[in-house]
Amino acid sequence: MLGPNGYGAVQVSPPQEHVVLPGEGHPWWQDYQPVSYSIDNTRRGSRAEFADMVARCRDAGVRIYVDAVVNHMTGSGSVGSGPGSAGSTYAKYEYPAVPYGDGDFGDCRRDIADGTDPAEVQGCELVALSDLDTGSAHVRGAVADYLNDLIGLGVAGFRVDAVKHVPAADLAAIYARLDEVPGYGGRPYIFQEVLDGGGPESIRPPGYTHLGDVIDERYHDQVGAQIRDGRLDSVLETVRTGMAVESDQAVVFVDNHDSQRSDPSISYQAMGQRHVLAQALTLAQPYGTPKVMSSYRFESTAQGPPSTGTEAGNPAGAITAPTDCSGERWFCEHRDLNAMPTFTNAVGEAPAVERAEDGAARIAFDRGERGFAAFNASGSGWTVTSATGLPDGRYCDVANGTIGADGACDSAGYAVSGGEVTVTVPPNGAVALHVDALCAEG
Ligand code: LAG
Ligand code: CA
Repeated sequence: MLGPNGYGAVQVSPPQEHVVLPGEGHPWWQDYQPVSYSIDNTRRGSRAEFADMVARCRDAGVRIYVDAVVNHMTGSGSVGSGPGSAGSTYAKYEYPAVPYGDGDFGDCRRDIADGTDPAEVQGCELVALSDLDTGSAHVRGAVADYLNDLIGLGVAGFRVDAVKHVPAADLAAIYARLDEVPGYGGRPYIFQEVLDGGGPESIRPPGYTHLGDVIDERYHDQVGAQIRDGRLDSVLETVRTGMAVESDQAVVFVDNHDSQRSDPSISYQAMGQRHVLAQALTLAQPYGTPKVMSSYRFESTAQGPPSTGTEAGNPAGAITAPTDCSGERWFCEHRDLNAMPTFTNAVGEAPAVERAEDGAARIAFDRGERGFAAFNASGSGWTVTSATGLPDGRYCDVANGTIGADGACDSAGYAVSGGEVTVTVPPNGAVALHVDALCAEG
C-alpha cells in the first residue's frame, strides 16, 4: 500500500540489458554494466512485465523512476564478451545492439587517476567501464532514445547514475531531447547522482542543479551518522547549515545501495530499529526530498537480491518477489515506516520549530502549524508533554499506523488541546501527527 501511505514514486534498478557474470555469482552490480538499451529479458524480467509494473503503479498514484546508466557501458575486468542478458553480443567498446562502436567512446582508455581534474573525471574510465563520448550527437541520440522509450511506457523520472562523470553540457543536450511523460504532463523528474569528491564546482553538486535535482550525500554521511550514534539533538542544526545545495534541489536518504556496502554501519542490517527511526526522522526534517531505502540482507557486498535460477546461470526473471519480509533475506524497511510519508507531504515547506528535548537522544519539533513529530533514540519509552502549533484536535499517529484503502488510519491517536500535546514515543521510535490525518470522531 504505497500510495495511501504517502509514497509518490519508486526508484527501480537499471532496467536495460546488462552483463551476465556467473563466475562472480551474479552480483547485483551486473545491472550497472549496460550491453544494450533493450529492456527485454533482464535479470529483473521482460519488457511486458516492466510495462505492467509501471502501469499498475501509475493507476495506484505511484510513479516509477528509473536508475539511468548513461556514462558508460561494460568493464574489462568482468567478462570479455557476451552475450548480455538479452542475448546481444558485445565486447568492450563494441555494442552492436545499440549500435555503439569504437568511435563512440572517449580517447582516454584508462581509469580516472586524478579525481579533481574535470577532464579526467569526465573523459577517462570509472572503474574500467567503457566511457561513452557523450559529446557526440550519436551517443546523445541513442541515450535519449532509450530514456524516451521508458517515458513512452509511463516512466516519470530518472535517477541519473554517475553524473559527476558526464559534462553538464552533455546532460543538458540529452535532457532537452526528452519527451513529456504521458498522463502526467511535463518533462520527467530528474535527480542526479553527483558524489562530492572535491575539485572545482563544475564536477560537484552545485554544477548540476541547473539541470535537475542532485543527491546530497552529506545527509547520509553526517545526519545518518548522527542518528546512528543517538545524537538526534544535532540533526536540525546540521540540515540548516551543513548541506551542499538548497533544500529544493536536494534528494536525501539515510542509505542507498552503494552506501550500505561502503559504510554498512548505517543500514537496517546493522542498526535494526534505530534505522527505522532514522528513516522516519528523514521524512520529518525539512531538508531535501527524502528517499526511503527498502532492501535485503547480504553476507558479502557483491551478493545480489534473493533469486532463483542464478545457480543455473539464468539471468532473466530470476529475482523473487519480497513476499517474506522476515529479514531472512528481504527486509522491506518501508513497511516499518507505516504512513510516515504522508507527514512529509502534509507539512510541505513549513519550517522546523524545536519544541522539546531530553538529552541528546530525544527531540520533538513542529513543522509550522501543520505537523508535530517526536523521536526517541533510547532504549526506553519517552513520554513528553510539549507545546505545539497544531490546531486543537485528535490526530492519528502516522509513524505507528498505516492508512488503508478507505483512507482511515489504524493507529492510536493523540489529542492536541490548547497548544499542548502529550505523546509516548516508543524506544528507537517516532510519533508523528499532521493536519491531513485527523482521527475519526470518538
Ligand atoms: C554508480 N554511481 O555513480 C552506482 O551507484 C554504482 O553502484 C556503480 O558501481 C557505479 N556508479 C557504476 O555505474 C557498481 C558497483 C561496482 C561495479 C560497477 C559496474 O559498485 O563495484 O564495478 O557497478 O558493475 C564492477 C567491479 C569493478 C570492475 C567493474 C568493471 O566491482 O572492480 O572494474 O565492475 O568490470
Ligand atoms: Ca564520462
